[in-house]
Amino acid sequence: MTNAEIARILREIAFFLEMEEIPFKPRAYEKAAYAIEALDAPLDEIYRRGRIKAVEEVPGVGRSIAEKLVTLIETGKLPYYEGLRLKSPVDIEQLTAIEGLGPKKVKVLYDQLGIRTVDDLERAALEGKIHQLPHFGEKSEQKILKGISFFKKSGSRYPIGVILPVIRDIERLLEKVPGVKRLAVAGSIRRWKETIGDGDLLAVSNDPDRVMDFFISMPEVIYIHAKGPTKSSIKIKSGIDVDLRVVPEESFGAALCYFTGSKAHNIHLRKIAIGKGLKLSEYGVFRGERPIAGRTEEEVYAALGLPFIPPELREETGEIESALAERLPNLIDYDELRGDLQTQTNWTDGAYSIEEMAAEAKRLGREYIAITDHTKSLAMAKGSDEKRLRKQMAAIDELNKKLRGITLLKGAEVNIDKDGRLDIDDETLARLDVVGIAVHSHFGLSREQMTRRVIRAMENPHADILFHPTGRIIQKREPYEIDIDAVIQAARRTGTALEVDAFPDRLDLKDEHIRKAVEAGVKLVIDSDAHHIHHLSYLQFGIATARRGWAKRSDVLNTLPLNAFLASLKDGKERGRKKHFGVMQVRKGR
Ligand code: DGT
Ligand code: CA
Ligand code: CA
Ligand code: ZN
Repeated sequence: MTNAEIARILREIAFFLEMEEIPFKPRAYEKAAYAIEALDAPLDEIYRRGRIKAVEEVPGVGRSIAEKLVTLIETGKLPYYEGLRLKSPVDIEQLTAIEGLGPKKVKVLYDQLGIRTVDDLERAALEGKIHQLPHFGEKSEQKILKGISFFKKSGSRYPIGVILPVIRDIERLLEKVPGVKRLAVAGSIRRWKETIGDGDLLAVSNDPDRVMDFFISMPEVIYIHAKGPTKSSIKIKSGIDVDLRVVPEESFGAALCYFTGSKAHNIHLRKIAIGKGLKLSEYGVFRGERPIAGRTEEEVYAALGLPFIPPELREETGEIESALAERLPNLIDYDELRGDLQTQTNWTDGAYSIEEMAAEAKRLGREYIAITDHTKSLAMAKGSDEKRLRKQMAAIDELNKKLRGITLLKGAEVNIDKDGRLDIDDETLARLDVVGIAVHSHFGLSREQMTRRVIRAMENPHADILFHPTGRIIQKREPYEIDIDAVIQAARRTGTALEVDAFPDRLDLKDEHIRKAVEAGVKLVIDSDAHHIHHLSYLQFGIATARRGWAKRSDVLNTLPLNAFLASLKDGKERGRKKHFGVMQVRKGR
């Protein structure tokens, strides 16, 4: 049994326990699930080497969970889990893919209507049975139907956050196969698209049969579509297909370029080649029969008279024209973020304490992080009121005296109410280092109302950053209706930074919007939105998205050292305020 499978079972147990409204225990199972997922070695190997004691030493795994894990490893089954499933035989994985369905609602749906699957759910919603249930209404019935159509539409693509770790694991395994000289991930994963159709891997090997044999017999393979000496294709447990191609060394760069795509980018490259009297294919660049480039991508681009184009830009949205004009932006790099400005702790809906989050952020090399727990009108997340926020600020001041190598900033993720007011008073906001503002309710407003609401909140002189500006959840929830161009203009006018939320199911702002913001000269921040220590490394998805949006280091405030960062954040707001008052004075004078 793989670590991922064990983690899934622990998560389902947590879910079942939450359905029964059992306190504390669900968190313990979730914590253990995360910890096991993050292990470097398979848990069953750890157990074989160190017996139950070694299992208990995994952080977050206590005695009682360790015993259950041992049963699971020894027998492949867990009666405790089977018992819970028998009691509520619902398809958790399916049902929770529908936005807004958590343990409590799933329980009501099962108890009252016997709903186990998304098909059951759809039937009941279409028959109008759901709005009559306790905790549901007309609106949530509509929302469920919307969620279902989303679920069906997105069935065949996978969020990059799910696929990337799986592909990286396969990559590491293949690299070790004897005979393999080079290995690379290509396709949409290399371009960091937000959803992925299938995985594409490329290898150079002295012994192609051996690497292909290994590839199709990996434990995660559930189906073999094709096997050959140059191309094999499999389906793995998560449901995604993965292709592996073995190419000659002298064609590696050309093949990497070809299989990275995008298709539209490739077609444009081929046109350029033809214009120069050359031929471009996955084997190389040719003049007549003679190969003139192919070993590296740089060489291929150079043969076409182009500089290297970063994969994140290869979407045929003007990157080739910019490259020809020597105007490609110098993109922000993956190691250039110094801080993280959105993290939640166990003061609200996060799983870890401030200290634990700080320790992990420091380990990852961050120089500062803002603690931005939710505020009071988000009752679901036990949001803080002014009094509790001030208590947390005092706790952070104390911690900062002890901490070395990282600074904690006092922040909050302040709720924007329906009319654009913030739910924390100005005196308290003024004491925070970082005020993030966010929409968490009334998603159904008209475009005009929503735009006005958000802009009004940005006009608050204390509001530093607009968090996840469009509210989308990839494959779960559409963005709310909002005039993003107006928001970008308001960000510029008020000096409010816009967030690139790096949580892989948000990626909000998304690439196109980032590009517009950058063109308008608006400042960005890239945040993990971590609710768990393992989420802190999600920043990479945000950086990738920012690169897809053509962002440079200078566009992103949290590339700055702490003092410069804080100064820019507040200076921006100050300039915005002066401009604002300037306008008002002119008006008064007339
Ligand atoms: P995906 O898998 O849908 O997320 O997107 P990609 O870009 O990974 O697409 P995929 O896996 O179908 O093909 C990988 C790359 O191979 C693609 O980005 C470009 C290249 N490619 C595939 N088919 C064609 C084609 O018909 N013409 C050209 N020029 N390139 C192609
Ligand atoms: Ca692909
Ligand atoms: Ca493919
Ligand atoms: Zn939260």
